[in-house]
Amino acid sequence: RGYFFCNERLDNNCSTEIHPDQLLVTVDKITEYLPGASGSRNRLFNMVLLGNSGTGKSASANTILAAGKLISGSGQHFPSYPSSTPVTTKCEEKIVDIFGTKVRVVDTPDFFYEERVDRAQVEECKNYCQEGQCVVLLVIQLGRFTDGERGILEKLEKHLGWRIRDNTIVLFTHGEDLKGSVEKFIGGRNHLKHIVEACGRRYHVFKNSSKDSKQLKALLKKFSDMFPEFPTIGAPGMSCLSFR
Ligand SMILES: Nc1nc2c(ncn2[C@@H]2O[C@H](COP(=O)(O)OP(=O)(O)O)[C@@H](O)[C@H]2O)c(=O)[nH]1
Ligand SMILES: [Mg+2]
Repeated sequence: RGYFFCNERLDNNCSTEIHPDQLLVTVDKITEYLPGASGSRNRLFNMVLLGNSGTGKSASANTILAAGKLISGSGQHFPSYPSSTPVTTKCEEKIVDIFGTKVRVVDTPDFFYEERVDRAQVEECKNYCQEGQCVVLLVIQLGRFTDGERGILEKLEKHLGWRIRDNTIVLFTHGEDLKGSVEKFIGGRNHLKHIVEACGRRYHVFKNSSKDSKQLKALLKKFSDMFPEFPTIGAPGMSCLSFR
């Protein structure tokens, strides 16, 4: 087994950028083979928020951060406010300790804003969003599912290069706008139903205006139920029941 480090990055004249995440993945790979290591369960686990601009990706990332202790990342929050143009223009990560488990929360821009593909940010996102290393939260605003979002899952898969649907939970925001059940809401909209069904009927509703951490605990419970290969997020001895 061999791994390649580009130490030239230390040289200011070198144009080759090695992404810090790439370095961590490499270190992970090395430690995975060390005696006593428990393989992929040791790895830092990524939650990657994807979706159109204004749906509430950054606000949802902040709801997740609010339940944990920030370990690294500049600033306490991801910028999130009402705007007619995208607020988030670059992928950004924060590492947070949630109930004793370290996770990397990755906020992303709208890759397809105004029909233009932001290839640089798609490539950046690939550093975080790889099969077997992440759960994708596909963020959709309840009551504002647009025509532009109809093919979003297929578009994301085409550009990220893998079936993200197998690792995706659809995360509906603006839960407070829901009149009636979310199932009824989804069932009445064919294109939305298609997305939710493609993602194995995995979905969750957030009210980002609420400080109640129950909504996050319920999401984390879904993670461990739906993706058993990922580390359970919770303090040792904390039973799943405490997430309910
Ligand atoms: N009331 C309410 N506002 C939300 C919710 N989620 C996001 N927002 C607001 O919607 C706006 C856009 O959210 P933002 O996170 O910036 O969207 P992004 O472009 O997908 O990152 C912000 O003003 C948020 O405060 C929610 O669940 N409820
Ligand atoms: Mg944002």
